[in-house]
Amino acid sequence: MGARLPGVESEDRIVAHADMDCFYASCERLREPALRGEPLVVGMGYEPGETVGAVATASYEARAFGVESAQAITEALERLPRKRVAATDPDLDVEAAGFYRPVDMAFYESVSEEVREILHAHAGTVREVSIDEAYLDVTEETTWDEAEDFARGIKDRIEREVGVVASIGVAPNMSTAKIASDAEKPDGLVVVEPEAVREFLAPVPVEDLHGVGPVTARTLRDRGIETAGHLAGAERHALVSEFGERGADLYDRARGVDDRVVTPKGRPKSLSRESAFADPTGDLGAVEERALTLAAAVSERAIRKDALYRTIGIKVVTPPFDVNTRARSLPGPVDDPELVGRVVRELLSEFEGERVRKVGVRVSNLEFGSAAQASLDGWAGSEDVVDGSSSEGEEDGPEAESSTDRAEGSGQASLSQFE
Ligand code: TTP
Ligand code: MG
Repeated sequence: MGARLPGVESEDRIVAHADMDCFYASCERLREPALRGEPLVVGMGYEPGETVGAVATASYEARAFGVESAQAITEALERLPRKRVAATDPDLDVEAAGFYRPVDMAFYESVSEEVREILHAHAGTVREVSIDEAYLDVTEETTWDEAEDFARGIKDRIEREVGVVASIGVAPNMSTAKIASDAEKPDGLVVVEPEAVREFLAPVPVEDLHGVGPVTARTLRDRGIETAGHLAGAERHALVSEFGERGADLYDRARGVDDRVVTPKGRPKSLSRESAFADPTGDLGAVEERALTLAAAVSERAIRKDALYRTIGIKVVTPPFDVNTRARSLPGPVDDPELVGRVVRELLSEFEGERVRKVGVRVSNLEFGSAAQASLDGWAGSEDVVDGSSSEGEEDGPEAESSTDRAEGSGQASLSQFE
């Protein structure tokens, strides 16, 4: 074998992307088989008297009526009335109506866990990116000749043992594999071998490329760039001058170049940051100021990770080493930096007059990849869930992500309960 050119290693990898079809709806059908084949909407806010809420997902039969994820529930009900309402309303057609079910995260998590076990049984390296989606590096487990049978084996096993349907894409890199898993949904299985990548990507609309939102898509279309093929044929430096580094990424992805490695890092259970004072301070204003900086950093990290949070908390360490944690749970998952700051300030007010040696901010109860819905969720009130003041702090999962800002700190060890 000849010497490799730098960057060509990615050609040698085999990456699979698995994404369950209409996942929450498929879960509902597991415990209510009568819903199979029916238009089914999973969401909130559709009961009489409710007006606020969004569609989490819709079965493919419901999508045929124009119902889709993140749509306002009122709009979904217009396109697809509830069966039980249609049955008593002579102006509505029962045949053109559907079933609505509320979101039950705990159940979907348990189904997701079963799927994960199967994925891990088929690949040494699995990166879970959301409740129904994961990348697998299967370079060691299969070859291009066998990739289709290999992926079908995973698909069949998920369907047989869990009862939900996965669409799977296989390609030499993550971004192409993701597009491949989406290409023939539902029940899709698409293998794109290295030499077929450019041809496969050419007709893909620019908005289907990772990192292209509606605004970028419009800008590209204004320039006559409508597909990945057009993008791949554009001038790299022109894209860079228009979009900065992101332009370079877009150009690469459109050409099927993506050197990201599938890493098995799981999803963090929480995101937190903390900061110590060189000398314990009794000035609540100073503590608040520090905490708000941490709050901004944590909210920003959540946005970068596409994470929504249901719980916002603080940690306050008072001399000698008492760790006090307070947290507030929200009615639904949000991505709202301003709210984080407000809740942090409210929780801190209790420590008026206390000397503080360290302060921390944490968001937890995370949900990934559903940011579009956050804006539709009303935030109406909150309840306190954690009110500990022992030196044990809160428990957290092994995957919690946190960082300690020791720049001005005392560098004290063993105060890591927040991590
Ligand atoms: P997706 O994989 O994006 O959607 P899906 O599985 O319902 O449908 P398909 O993959 O066949 O296109 O998201 C997985 C789950 O995440 C989805 O079932 C419900 C939830 N979700 C939301 O709650 N809000 C959203 O806006 C989106 C997109 C998903
Ligand atoms: Mg899905």
